[in-house]
Amino acid sequence: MDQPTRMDKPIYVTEPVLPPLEDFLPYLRQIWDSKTLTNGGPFHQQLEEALCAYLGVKHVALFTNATIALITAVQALRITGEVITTPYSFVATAHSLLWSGVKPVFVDIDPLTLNLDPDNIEAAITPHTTAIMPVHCYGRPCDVARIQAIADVYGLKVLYDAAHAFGVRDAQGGITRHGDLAVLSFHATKVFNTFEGGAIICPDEKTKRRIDSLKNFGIADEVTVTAPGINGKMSEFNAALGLLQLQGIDAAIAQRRHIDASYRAALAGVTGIDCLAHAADTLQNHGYFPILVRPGYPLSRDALYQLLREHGIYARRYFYPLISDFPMYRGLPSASPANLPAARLAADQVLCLPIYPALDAAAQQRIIDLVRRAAA
Ligand code: T4K
Repeated sequence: MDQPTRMDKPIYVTEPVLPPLEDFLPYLRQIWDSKTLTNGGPFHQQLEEALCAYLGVKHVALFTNATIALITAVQALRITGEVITTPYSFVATAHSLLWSGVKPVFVDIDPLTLNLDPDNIEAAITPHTTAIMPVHCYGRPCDVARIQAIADVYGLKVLYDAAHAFGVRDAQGGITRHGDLAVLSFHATKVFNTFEGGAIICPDEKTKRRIDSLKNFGIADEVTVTAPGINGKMSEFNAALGLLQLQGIDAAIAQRRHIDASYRAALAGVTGIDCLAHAADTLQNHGYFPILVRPGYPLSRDALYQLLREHGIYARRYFYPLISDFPMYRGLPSASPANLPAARLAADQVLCLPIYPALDAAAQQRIIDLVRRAAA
């Protein structure tokens, strides 16, 4: 096998998309001239409107990041007690509950979609359950209809962690219209980035007003504070960048789609490597390219991860370890390994290969060759 040469540039799991710097300068000039830096300035307003149009939703509340948005969404929905969620996600999902004094109750995932399995939800409901918090993992939509049906029967709220799901559409429209609230991330590593950032998709004007107040310390007016809110506001810098980023988003997703298709074609015949299947009737955003390294492959997942690293390719094991294995969660009864076999298997087999618009064909071929040659 080829040894890495010093010429090879490291390839990370992702690389942020950035517009040409010159294109951003006029936006910065406007901010410098106006001296409006934050607290709901003109770029903040414009980005909310532009995102409503792009995502096909009525109300968007911008945030400094998705974690603060999740914490605020929990507060806005008055979620207390216990919340049913997935252990197979980034740790911010469960942390947002713990920060809110709410107990996460982990249920297992569907082994094919890697999303919360609706079949496991009802058995986990107790008199203390107030909500379900699923994740559209890798942007693949959850079984939104079945989750909503269970929530309706038991009177539960549904809060979607849609951090990965920017721009994902099902047959009827944007996926973030589902649930009582949905939260997006605009972090540097996401399909749409504002350096740091996030948003809550709100179903109506009244909810948006409440969320806007909660992200601004709970302030109602100059002399009135109605709730113990937080500072979750997006700055004008991030909002202006978002406006510019939105201009290139369709092209960026199209490039990702092409890379996704090339991986699928090249890895189709490799014994022991499964690519996560796309959902039917769904327009994906291709933010991640997870493969599952099965026992039929000659290397373990970790050996493949290591081999790639030795060649300067920094694939990532999203999501290993499971959230339920971290010290602040592992004592929970729902965190027991016997409760989460499908999540554990996925965490032990998954590897997210690099995918981002600037990943060129030669670099992708290097990755494919390493995966294929190890199997030859
Ligand atoms: N819910 C879910 C389901 C999430 O996945 C996340 C975040 C959240 C909630 C919370 O959203 P935010 O509060 O962040 O808005 C990364 C991200 O930091 C995190 O946002 C993301 N999920 C998670 C899945 O991945 P790390 O620790 O893996 O990131 P890091 O710094 O190792 O970056 C990965 C690679 O990306 C680097 O090797 C190189 C590249 N990179 C990264 C950054 C930050 C760049 O090229 N430039 C950069 O600026 O967590």
